Amino acid sequence: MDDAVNALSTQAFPNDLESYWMPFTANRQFKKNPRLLVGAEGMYYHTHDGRKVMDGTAGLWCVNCGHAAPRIVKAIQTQAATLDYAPSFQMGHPAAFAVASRLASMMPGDLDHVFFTNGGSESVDTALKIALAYHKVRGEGGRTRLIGRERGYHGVGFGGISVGGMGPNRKMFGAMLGGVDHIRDTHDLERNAFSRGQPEHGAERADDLERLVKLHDPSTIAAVIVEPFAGSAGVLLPPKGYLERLRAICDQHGILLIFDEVITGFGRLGKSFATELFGVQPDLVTTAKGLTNGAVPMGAVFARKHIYDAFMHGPEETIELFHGYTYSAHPLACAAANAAIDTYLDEGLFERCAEMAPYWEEALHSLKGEPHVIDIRNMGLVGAIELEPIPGRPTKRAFSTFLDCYENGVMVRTTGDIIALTPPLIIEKTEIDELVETLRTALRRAD
Ligand code: PXG
Repeated sequence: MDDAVNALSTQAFPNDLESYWMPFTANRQFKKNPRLLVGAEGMYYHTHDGRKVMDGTAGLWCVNCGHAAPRIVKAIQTQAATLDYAPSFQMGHPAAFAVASRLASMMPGDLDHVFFTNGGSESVDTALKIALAYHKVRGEGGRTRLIGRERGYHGVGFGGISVGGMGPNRKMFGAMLGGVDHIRDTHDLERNAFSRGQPEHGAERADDLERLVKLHDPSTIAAVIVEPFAGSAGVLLPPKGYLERLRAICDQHGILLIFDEVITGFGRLGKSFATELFGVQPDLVTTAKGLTNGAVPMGAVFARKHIYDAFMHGPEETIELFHGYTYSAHPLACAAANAAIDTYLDEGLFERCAEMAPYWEEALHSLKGEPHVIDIRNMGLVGAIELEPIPGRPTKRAFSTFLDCYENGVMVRTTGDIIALTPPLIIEKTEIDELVETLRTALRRAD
């Protein structure tokens, strides 16, 4: 079987690596020395050159149950042979309703309606559109402004890059959405370096929203979107009291609060969602990634009951929201999501994450004092090691550490000069040790 697949990929088709324009990748550098993955199971990848590499990043923050989780594999196979596709507009299929109700029951409070998308960027676009439309259907159509946060990442759609706050992701793409503004980020190395868990200092950064409220007038603001912690920007954790304060300011001014839980959802912090962990209830929640364990693309937006209800007016034959995708609630994605939820719950993976977190924290913080390390942050099974950049060569030091780790059997992620770690929730203590020691050696070797 493997031989047959190899023959197909190397002989039957031309394969000079040139045609594939790779996303968020240094294409020319990669194609000179490609890193190809040909298999995966549990905590490990198999590479094209016959090596086993530990997955320290759960794919791209999505494979929380570990690779090739048996129930998920089986569910996708069975679903493909039973119902491969069902139209998503004016038609349904049972698994879509089942997944939506199960998700609603996992999410705290009355965030009990679920709109399906195909990934995080579409979830963000969907949530922003729902927020705007919600105000419109209630007669507050003047609320058109959207507020994001500097160093926020909300995917790559025009909505997401507009509210997002990462310069390189925005600068090539023109003016983006109008009427968008940003509050300050929460990163404060001077006061919070080497914090364990939520940093002590910086709740007052939420008050920056008051500045924008004064500037624009609350009657023009529809929603604020933030990640509970900024993931792609390098694991910037929310200071104690910060999210609560954002919620209070939004409440005071009738502004919807959206949590982008594409990374924080599905157990990454030891609870189903960050919303539950922090005890702060937003009005809309965007998710993707861990929803299907990364096995089939899928996203979901959760809306509070009053938001859904606001649309359920007028003649019954009217479409209430002119929005959706050909592949919303795709049968294969629903099968994968159902099986992922089974796996999370039956194997107690969210609780396992919480139990493993103290060991993870100790192991990561043992890297304090290694060359170039200027901060270490952690929460749940997330960690970040921030490095002092090489003067004039930002990103180079972290990327060479990534390459060294990969050559030595561990996959990490980098963003700028920050190394991000987000292993599958099934990681064992011995694997945490191996990951941290590989990183330590790489740091000692780095320029
Ligand atoms: N919101 C958040 C908070 C995300 O982290 C998206 C939206 C977009 O999701 P899609 O499915 O459209 O990519 C994301 C995606 C990294 C990394 O290593 C993070 C993401 C994607 C790829 C890499 O930091 N987050």
